[in-house]
Amino acid sequence: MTSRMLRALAVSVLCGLALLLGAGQAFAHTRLESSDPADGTSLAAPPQRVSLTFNEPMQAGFTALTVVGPDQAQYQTGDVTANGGTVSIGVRPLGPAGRYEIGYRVVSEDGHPVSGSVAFTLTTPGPGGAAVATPSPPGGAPTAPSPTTAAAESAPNPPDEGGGMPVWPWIVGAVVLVGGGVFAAMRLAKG
Ligand SMILES: [Cu+2]
Repeated sequence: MTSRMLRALAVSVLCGLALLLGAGQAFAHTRLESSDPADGTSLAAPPQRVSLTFNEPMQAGFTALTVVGPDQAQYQTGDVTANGGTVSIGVRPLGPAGRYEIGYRVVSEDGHPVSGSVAFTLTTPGPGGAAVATPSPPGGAPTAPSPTTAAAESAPNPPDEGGGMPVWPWIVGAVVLVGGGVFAAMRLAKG
C-alpha cells in the first residue's frame, strides 16, 4: 500500500466516523453555499466571470473550476482567484444557447476532495462558439446514371420521395449488380 492510498483510507475512515458521530459532512467538508450565476438561472447575456461561495475560506491553488457548454466545449479562462470563501474564474465569450455547467473540485480542510456542479442556461447564443465548419450538403445533386447494360435500362425510375437520401441510386446499383451477375453466369454457362 502506498502512503497515498493509506492517506486516502485514513481520510475515508475519518469522514465515515464524522458521519457516524452525527457531525455530518458539513463539519468536515467544504460546502457550496451559493453561486453567481445562481444554480438554475436563465441568462440572456453571458457572464464574464462565474464565482462560487463556500462555507469556509478557499485557496485558489486547491480549487479547480470549469465551465462546460452545451457543445461540450470548455469556456473557463484564466486562473482561479480566491477571496475569502469565494472562488471565481473568467469566462470567455459563450457559444450556443443552452445549459452551461460550472463544475468545481475543491479540497476540504481534512484533505478530502469535494466536487460538484451548478448550471445556468444561456437563452441567447453568444459569439464564442468554436468555429464549426458548416457541413456541406450530402452528395449535392446526384448525377444521372448512364446505364450501359440491358439490365439497368429496364430499371424503374421511382419518383423522388421528397426528403432524405434518394433511394433510386441504390436500386439501380443493385439491379446492375444482379444483372451483371446473371449476364456473367449466362456467359459462363454458354462457354
Ligand atoms: Cu472528508
